[in-house]
Amino acid sequence: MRRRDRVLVVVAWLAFVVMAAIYGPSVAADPGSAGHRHMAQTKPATPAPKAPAPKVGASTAKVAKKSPAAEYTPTVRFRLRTELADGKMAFVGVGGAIEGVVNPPLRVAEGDVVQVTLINNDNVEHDVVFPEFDAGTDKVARKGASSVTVFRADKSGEFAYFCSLPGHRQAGMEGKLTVGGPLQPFKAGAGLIAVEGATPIIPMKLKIHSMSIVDRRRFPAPFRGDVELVIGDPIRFDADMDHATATTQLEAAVAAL
Ligand SMILES: [Cu+2]
Repeated sequence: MRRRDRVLVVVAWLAFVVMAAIYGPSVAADPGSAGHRHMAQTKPATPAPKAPAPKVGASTAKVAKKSPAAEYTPTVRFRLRTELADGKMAFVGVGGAIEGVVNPPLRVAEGDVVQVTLINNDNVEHDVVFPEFDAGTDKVARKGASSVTVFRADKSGEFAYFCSLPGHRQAGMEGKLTVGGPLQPFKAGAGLIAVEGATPIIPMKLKIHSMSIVDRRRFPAPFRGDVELVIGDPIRFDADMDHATATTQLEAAVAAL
């Protein structure tokens, strides 16, 4: 599988500083390149030092038999602990962006090798399974015990993860895994600014091929990500154009890049 073909589209479009302010990323168009389809890639000047490939089973957690990608080095890792409170059961995120989040939404890029560690925290038998990826941890019953599953997120979309023990999913042990990122609908203000600003808009798309250590927050992510910037032709809007129509046109232009 060519990872390059599988990209996560994160940022949609922006042009000129005033437009950039809507979405936040500090990317500015080079006016000289307007009108040309333009590719840019950031690569480290020197190859990023390779983190030592960690043996998945090197820690105390054992790799579950249901780990379809156990032979690959994970590109993204999550840790979940089990919680039992007031008759409700849940997974709680451990570390990173999901720290303390109940049944945390897990987001990965398509093609990621995902490692999920389940840590038992309540002395009740649990596992966590990802049925669409034929993956899951072993069942762990003792507080402090853990199990790891590794799988490749080889299809995009939204998928459930849950505890497969009878009744546990219904009792609350269920969360969502999102693979890839579809273009989000544009905010209506985009069209308003495009029309009222009376300035040509350059549609841009930033494609993230692989995330950096900043995105992943822990090894073995590379120090820099690999991104591609696509710049389209400028679009001009008539002063009397409906703002919603302008928004739709902007969205279509970015989607087409
Ligand atoms: Cu359970």
